[in-house]
Amino acid sequence: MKRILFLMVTLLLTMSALLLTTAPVLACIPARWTGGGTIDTAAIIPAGGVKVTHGFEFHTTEGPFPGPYPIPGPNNFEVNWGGNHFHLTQLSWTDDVMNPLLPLPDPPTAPVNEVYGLGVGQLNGVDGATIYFHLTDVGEPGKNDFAHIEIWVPGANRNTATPILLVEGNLKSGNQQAHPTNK
Ligand SMILES: [Ca+2]
Repeated sequence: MKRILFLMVTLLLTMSALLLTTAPVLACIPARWTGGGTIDTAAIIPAGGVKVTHGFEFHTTEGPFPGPYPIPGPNNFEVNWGGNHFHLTQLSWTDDVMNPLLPLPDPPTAPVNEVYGLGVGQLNGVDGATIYFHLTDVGEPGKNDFAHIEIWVPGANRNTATPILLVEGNLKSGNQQAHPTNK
């Protein structure tokens, strides 16, 4: 009986050691992202073919979701659609990766090709709006880069409220570029 107990304890210890060594490592790679453009598909919200343009420069830093935690700047993100304007005032959370399923981001050479972010800002000059974005840089031309952007009105809970803007697609014009953080 003692031997069986010993074997069971050994097995459990081995399994927990394996779990520890194989647990996914969530690591945001520090980088800088610049660019923007026009998204080639109509917005899902609001429907009806509204043109969406965006432009940004921001940095990425590891931190707990959904933040906020300090992220070195400058961090800017602007979105325009249907007479509306979103202006980022604080980047709250970022995560980026080199996704092996996507093409490399070169040029320029960069450590990542895909980024996610959350932030708050002004919608038409009013504080308290929220933005979530998911972008890729798969090199050039920029028309192969992808952008998904959601924006909520000031005060809305992004977990429960319908966004005022939801758009995703490749770029029709412009370019999104990842850079090493020091370039
Ligand atoms: Ca690109």
